[in-house]
Amino acid sequence: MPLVLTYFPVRGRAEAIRLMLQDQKKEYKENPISLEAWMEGTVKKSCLFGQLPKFEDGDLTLFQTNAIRRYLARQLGVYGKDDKEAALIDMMDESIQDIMNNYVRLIYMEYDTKKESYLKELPSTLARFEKILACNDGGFLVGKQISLADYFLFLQLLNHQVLSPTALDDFPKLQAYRDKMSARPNIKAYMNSDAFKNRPINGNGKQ
Ligand code: 6SG
Repeated sequence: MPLVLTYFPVRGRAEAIRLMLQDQKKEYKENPISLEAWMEGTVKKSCLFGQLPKFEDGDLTLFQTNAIRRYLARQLGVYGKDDKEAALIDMMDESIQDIMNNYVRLIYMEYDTKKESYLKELPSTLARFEKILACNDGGFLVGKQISLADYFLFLQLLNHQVLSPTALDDFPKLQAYRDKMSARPNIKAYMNSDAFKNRPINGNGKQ
């Protein structure tokens, strides 16, 4: 039975799922829901919490992006080598979720009024992850192997470089980390694909 990701035809919250599946070469089917189809209401009514993404793996149907990400991370072995590393990965992931929540608020609610102050604040947030990467010689956020948090941070770096092309200029570790993630063969291939290149970052045309 194929894995099926149902979401809007945007990066949005689902892109951290896509990056992980692509990098781990896990076949899955995209089921894109257009804005028109969503506004019609039937799909929304079928969603447990009235929201997307939805992820199906055989008889398991999941909603909530981070539940889907953690399920897949356990399945794919990208959730640390033990409970301690998994807890540290969760800690990193929650902080990256804070970044994403602030970004989503800017994009959908405050873009025209708050972009400048957002970008003024951004370096203090990125500096924390620059330091984390500097302190972990394993090359990833936690331990010696890639984890679900790395795919999530990588997505934030990609999105924020579009928001502000100079966002990473003062952070050599983040630049090297971005380059290392981009050079992973399956991620490189995915980022070269039309599916990735043609998918808007957000659903309101702002980026
Ligand atoms: C939107 O809220 O993409 N899912 C979204 N929006 C439609 O009726 N905690 C969970 C999770 O992490 C939050 C899910 C989130 O899974 S994400 C959803 O279902 C609703 O609530 C952001 C996103 N927006 C892009 C977008 C364009 C067209 C459809 C979605 C316009 C904006 C939102 C709906 C229509 Fe839209």
